[in-house]
Amino acid sequence: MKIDRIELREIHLPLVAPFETSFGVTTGRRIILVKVFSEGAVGWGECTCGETPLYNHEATDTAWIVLRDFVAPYTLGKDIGSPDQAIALTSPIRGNKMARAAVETAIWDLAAKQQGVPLWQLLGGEQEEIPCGVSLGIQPTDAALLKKIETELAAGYQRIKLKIKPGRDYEMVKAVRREYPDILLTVDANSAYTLDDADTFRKLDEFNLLLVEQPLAYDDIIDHAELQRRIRSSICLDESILGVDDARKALALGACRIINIKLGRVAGHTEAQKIERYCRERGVPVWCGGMLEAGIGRAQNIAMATQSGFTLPGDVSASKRYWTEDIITPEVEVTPHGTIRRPAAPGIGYEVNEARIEALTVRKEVIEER
Ligand code: OSB
Ligand code: MG
Repeated sequence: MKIDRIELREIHLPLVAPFETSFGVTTGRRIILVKVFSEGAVGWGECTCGETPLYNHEATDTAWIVLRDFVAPYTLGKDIGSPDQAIALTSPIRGNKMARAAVETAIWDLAAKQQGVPLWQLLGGEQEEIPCGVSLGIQPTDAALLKKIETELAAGYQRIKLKIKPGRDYEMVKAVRREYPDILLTVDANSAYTLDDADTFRKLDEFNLLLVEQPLAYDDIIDHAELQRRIRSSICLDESILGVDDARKALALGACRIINIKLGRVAGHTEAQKIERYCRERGVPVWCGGMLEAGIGRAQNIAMATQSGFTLPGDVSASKRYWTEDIITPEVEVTPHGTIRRPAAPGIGYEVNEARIEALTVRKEVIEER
């Protein structure tokens, strides 16, 4: 196949509730959508970067430029034998993996649609339904947090993840454990601590956490290995893992025992598959992370998470937790036992609501082969 046209759109979509992490509060999303065209077929991808360069270096405005001026020109008109060859086209670009992944994942959707098969099938996914958890932002009070947890458990979610930051950690987790001694519980620090805080994490060992996500610097594995030696809970790396080589090095050093795979952060499906396989062959659990994606990114995540190494509940949850109305139909729904069933339709398996996208679009640019 050859990609002959790439459309970029920025849409604005308010969140149903603000989402607070150790690096800031998000009240609405500015999301870049990518539509790729080849011989009458189309594919959709979503750029998973945030609005600000605080989770990683990418942000909506910088990703737009990288997509328009580099990812698109490197991709247009090139022969792509199979979708796993797509990512190599943009390999001269350093970093900016979320921008690269937006096009790579769109090409996977397009290839699956051309073959008339669901994307999960093209990826070799085997799980009929994927286990789901929720990621809860930092709440103003413990009482507000407990109320949210009650709601999410009633909806069936299998695992609760709490965002933590200095000053909102030990006592908060203690309050949650007091109410819910047996639930699968995790915490995510988004790099808010240093090795000097090792005692905080040693104290958190008391709460039988399934994992502690990215406690230390976003680009570190050395200090994480030291922290992992000092605590009983398993460290799970998110920000630090940009590809299978990082996974190999982190596991070799003992910097983590579990890995969060995010499609954008690792540059798309092909690299995600390499990490999944590397971990599965070594008995290391992986799970699917989230970046407050709208429906296209969410559908891409669901397809990825059907692969058999994704054994732990991920951060992929129902559309209605984020949006009053999603950009796909049907919206993503969760079963009463906290799973999402894989879709049956070709490609990402959900219909893209182009009329809604058009209404939400604040800028659009078309790049064609010159
Ligand atoms: O670290 O997993 C994270 C959201 C934005 C940036 C980073 C993270 C998150 C989440 C939300 O935890 C996951 C989701 O519900 O999409
Ligand atoms: Mg995280």
